[in-house]
Amino acid sequence: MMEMGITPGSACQGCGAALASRLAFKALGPNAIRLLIPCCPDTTTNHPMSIGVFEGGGAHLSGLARGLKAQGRSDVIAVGLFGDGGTYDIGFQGLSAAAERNENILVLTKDNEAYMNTGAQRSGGTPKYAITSTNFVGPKSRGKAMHKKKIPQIFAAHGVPYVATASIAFPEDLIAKVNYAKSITGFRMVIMQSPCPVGWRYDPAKSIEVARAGVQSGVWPLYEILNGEDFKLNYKPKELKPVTEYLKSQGRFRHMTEEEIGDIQSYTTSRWRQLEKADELKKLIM
Ligand SMILES: Cc1ncc(C[n+]2csc(CCOP(=O)(O)OP(=O)(O)O)c2C)c(N)n1
Repeated sequence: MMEMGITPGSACQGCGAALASRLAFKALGPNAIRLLIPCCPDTTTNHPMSIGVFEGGGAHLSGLARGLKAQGRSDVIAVGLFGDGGTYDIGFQGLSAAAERNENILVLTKDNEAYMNTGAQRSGGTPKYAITSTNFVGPKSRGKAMHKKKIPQIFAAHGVPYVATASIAFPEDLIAKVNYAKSITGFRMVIMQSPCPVGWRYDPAKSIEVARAGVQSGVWPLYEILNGEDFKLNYKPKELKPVTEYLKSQGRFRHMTEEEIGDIQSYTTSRWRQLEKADELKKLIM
């Protein structure tokens, strides 16, 4: 059945990004004009759509927003649906410039942690140790060598009104964040972790379980940063689950030794302590 704003797309089975964008666009409603840059063609919508290039994403979306302003259409939102490649790497410069100018745009990032559309090459959003089609396991490589870029903090450092993380396993939280973003003006970004069964190597039936384990272990914390400094942690369990369940659920981490899992555990725990502290102070700690 056709939903408002959503038309059948062409996604792989269990595509987390398709669910993320479906939830986000459903919350957004029909009053939006959408920019699409190269990424997986997971969900299409019946919004007016402009198609652009990766590196022009920030400028293109700014132009759409300014065009709407010139027409007095404050009721319509200029929204971009970008992958992690389009946000963390290839599109970063233009998006950073748009954030610095505080353009009146909403950026929805579906973060599947690699360039999935072209065969799962690593991106700045790929986590440490993950196997990608450009990070192998062999005598000289243990998967990706470095951690994910802290992209929410990087965009928050531009002093923009709203940056939030979200997960397909917490749909109410994701929808509330898009609703909030919709209600304010200026540069807004919601980064949605979107598991990819093909690139992450797991059974497509398990996308929600994988996403949930990510949040419950603190690997993908849910938080909001307002005006570049006010911080709020949205999911605060009494105790985090160990990262093992999350890592073991995916083939891209299956080669990891106990020591390497310990490395991710200590990185995750110390980051989590920092986020808890920030939540207590209600102030972002970089
Ligand atoms: C400048 C430029 N470099 C490379 C490409 C080829 N390309 C098209 S889609 C894509 C991958 C997109 O990855 P991501 O943004 O993470 O989105 P996903 O496919 O994972 O949804 C690449 C590298 C391109 N179109 N333009």
